[in-house]
This record gives sequence, structure tokens and C-alpha cells, in this order.
Amino acid sequence: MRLGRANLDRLPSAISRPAYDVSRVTPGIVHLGLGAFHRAHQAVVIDDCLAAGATGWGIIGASLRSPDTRDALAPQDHLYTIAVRAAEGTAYRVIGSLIGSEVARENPARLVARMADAATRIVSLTVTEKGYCHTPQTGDLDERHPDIVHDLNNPDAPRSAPGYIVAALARRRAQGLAPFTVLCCDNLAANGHTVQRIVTQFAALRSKDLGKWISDSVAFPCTMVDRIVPETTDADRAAVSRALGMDDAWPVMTEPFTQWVVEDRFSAGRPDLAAAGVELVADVKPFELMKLRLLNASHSALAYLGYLAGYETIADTMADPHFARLAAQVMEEAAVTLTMPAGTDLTAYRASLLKRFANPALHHRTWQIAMDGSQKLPQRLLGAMQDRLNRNLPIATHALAVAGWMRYVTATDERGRAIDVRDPLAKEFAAIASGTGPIAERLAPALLGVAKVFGPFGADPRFRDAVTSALHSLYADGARRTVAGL
Ligand code: CS2
Repeated sequence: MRLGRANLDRLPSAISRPAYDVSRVTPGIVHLGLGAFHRAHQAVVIDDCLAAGATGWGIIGASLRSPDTRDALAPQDHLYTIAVRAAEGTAYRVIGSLIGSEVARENPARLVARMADAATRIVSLTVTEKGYCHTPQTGDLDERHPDIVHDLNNPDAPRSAPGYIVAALARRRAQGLAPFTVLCCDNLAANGHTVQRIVTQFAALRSKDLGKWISDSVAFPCTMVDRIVPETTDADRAAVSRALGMDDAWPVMTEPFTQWVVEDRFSAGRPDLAAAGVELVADVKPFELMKLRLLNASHSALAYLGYLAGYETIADTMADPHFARLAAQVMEEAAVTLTMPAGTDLTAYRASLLKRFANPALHHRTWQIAMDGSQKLPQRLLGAMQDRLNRNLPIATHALAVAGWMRYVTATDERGRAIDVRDPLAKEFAAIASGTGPIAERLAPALLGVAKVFGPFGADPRFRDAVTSALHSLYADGARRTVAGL
């Protein structure tokens, strides 16, 4: 038996399910990037909104490339389960807010038409950092990105997220329809502003007028999104199907914690997000910096150094007290660079992060978080390091995290085995590493010269010396001893 609308009544009573008639939900949101994170985060909030009666806000999810999610979910009426895992046990909930799916690559025109449809009032995105085709260091559109070059030549059959957004907005403008809100839910610095800049720059390459119209009339609220969502494994699928008593081809694994802070600027309305637990604020920036510099920075530090030390998951890494201290120290260094609104308890926040990372029921692989470091380092680590150096404060722990990344992207681990490095710049890093050899004094400055990641900061001697010395220890003593000696 397969999960589906006709079988909802046959689920065991312990499994939560949509508290509304899923067949009456109509689309209001098109979401680009139908991955696990979206399904465990925004889609759950929208599920709550639908349960509260906002039935016009169903989600059509689009994968830009792969048909896999659509192929798994369409046969089950797009219903799927989230398994919320804690040390004490797992809670299962079937989500009904996703009501359709598209695979952009198979039919670009249909996705553009969906986005341009008057019913679509929000286009949200989780396409990961690299999906915006920008230069991470500057936040500008990378005009030479192959997908951007393609999309300029094929404006109605795009490939990239900016290409889709601009194609659909241009169509709405031509038809005299109001624009939708573009809601970025990726971990970029100043995500709304950054995506606004990228999209406007791309539109202006098509036409100056279009660029101006987008910059004048489209809302790009900033958001801070947070929920830890490891990749689903076959064992997870089997466990969920057992609990349900029926098959779910692609459930999502997650943790109890969830947070979404959103700037309240929408050009075409929104559901009552506050009633579903979303924090609507005038300025997201402090929350976003808090999350990127405390959670994501220490996550990346644990991922690179934990991987090098031979740990498979974040929970395994955190079970080593030296690495738990490493995470706490990254947070300690970053915390002084944050200015939070009155009433924010950063000490409690940091303690809760350490607890979340240690959650033994979540198998969050260090390898998964280590992906795409070139796109993540600036907002997670480099900004805080610059702020600290501006105040003449030491940066040793952050430097060790950056050195861990360097050691990782050489693509050879401490025992000489190959590392499967996933990063848009992986080839460039591997070429640099093979040119310098495993010598910290050569490798560190060479990698710091990659301007797309480090920009002018790469030439700062205080930064270079701190990272070189940390990388030197990693080569001399290995990750475990270096972290233990912090
Ligand atoms: C992680 C994030 O994979 C990564 O880089 O740091 O996906 C992290 O789990 C989320 O941002 C948590 O909200």
C-alpha cells in the first residue's frame, strides 16, 4: 500500500495528518528547489496555515533539474511524512501542503506559466547557495556563469533560478499583473537583498526597463530559516514505511527545533504566518547573522574537522568532548561580532545549538555539510573574522575552521584516501593543491588567492598567518590532536 489521499484514513492513529481536506487546497505559492529542507520547514508552516483555513496557499514545488522528487511524490498525491527525531523518540506527521510538482528541465515553459499565473502570489526558493549563480564574495550576479549565459540567450526556456524568476516577472509585467513576492529561504548573507540584486542585475541585462520595474515593484523580504534536515537514507525510508504501515517513497528526517524569521514585506499578500509560529520582524539582519555565525559557522567547523578526524556524523563528532569544545569556541569568537535586539538570549541560543548538534537520533553526515564550502565560507566564517580583526581580537578558532576546509578540499584525507569533494570550484582547488603539495606555507596563501571566495581579505597578513599556522598543525598533528590542543 502506498501513502496517498485515498489511504489517509488507514494510517495508524499515532501518525498526525492534514487537519483539512487536501483536495480543496488551491495553489498560491510556487517553490523552486523541492528538496528535503523545504519539505521539513516552509511546507510544514504552510500545512499549519492550511489547517487554519487559508486554503488558497497550497504549494507547487519545482525541481530545477532532477525528476527524482516528483517521481517519488506524484504517485502518492504529493503527500509525504516528516519524521521528527529526538533522543526520546520519533514523531511522524504527514504533510499535505504540497499539491503539485514540476521538473523545470522537462518543461520550462510550463513552470514559467505557473509562476506567471495570477494565482501565484509568492515564489519561494531553496536552491542552495550555488543556485543563485552569483559570486559569493561580492554577492553580484556572475555574468559568465554558464546557466546565466544560457538564460540570456533563451529567456523563455531558462535553466537558472534567476532566469525563471525574471522570465515569469517579465510575463506578468507584459500582462499587467502585479508581481509575486520573491521569498529566498537559503543561507545567504542578507538573502532578500542579495537575491534582489542578482535578479535585478540579470533582468537589466535583458532590458534596462525590466530591471527598473523589478527593482521598483517586487518585494524580496529577507528571511532567516532554521531546521536541521539530514539527507534521507534507505534505512530511513524503511523505518517510516514501517511506522505508517504503508510506503512513503521519500519521507524527510528532521529535528524538533524549527525557526523562521521573515521581514514583513510582501507584494501580493501572504497567509497568516505569525499564527503558524513565524516571527515577522522589520529587520531580519541580526537574526540572520546570529544563525549564520553561530549555527552554520560551527556546523562547518565540525563538518571539515570532524570529517578529517574520521567522524561520520555531527552527533559522533560532538560526542568527542574536544570537538564539542571546538563548536562552543567558534560560537564564543563569533558572539562578540553580533548586536542583537533587546530580549535575545544569546547564551541560551548557543546552549541550544550544542544540544541540537548532539542529537543522537539525527544522522547528519559531516560530508553533507562539507559540501559547497566555497559558497558558504564568506557568510559563515569570513565576516566574523573580519569584524574581529577590525577590533584587534584573535581569530584562532575560526582560522582552524578555514584551515580544516583547506585540508578537506585537497581531496585527500589524513590516511591518504580520496575525499569526494562536492563544490562548484572543486577542480580549481584540487589543481591548486596539486601545484603546491601538502605544505601549509604554500597551500594556504594559494587558496586564499581565490578571489571569488576570499576577495581582498585573502591578502590580509593577519588572516593569512593565522590560517597558515592552523593548516600547519593539521598537517603535522592531524585534526584530532590539533582540535584537542586548541
Ligand atoms: C548546514 C545547514 O548543510 C549545511 O551547510 O549547515 O544546512 C544547516 O543544517 C541548516 O542551515 C540548519 O538550519
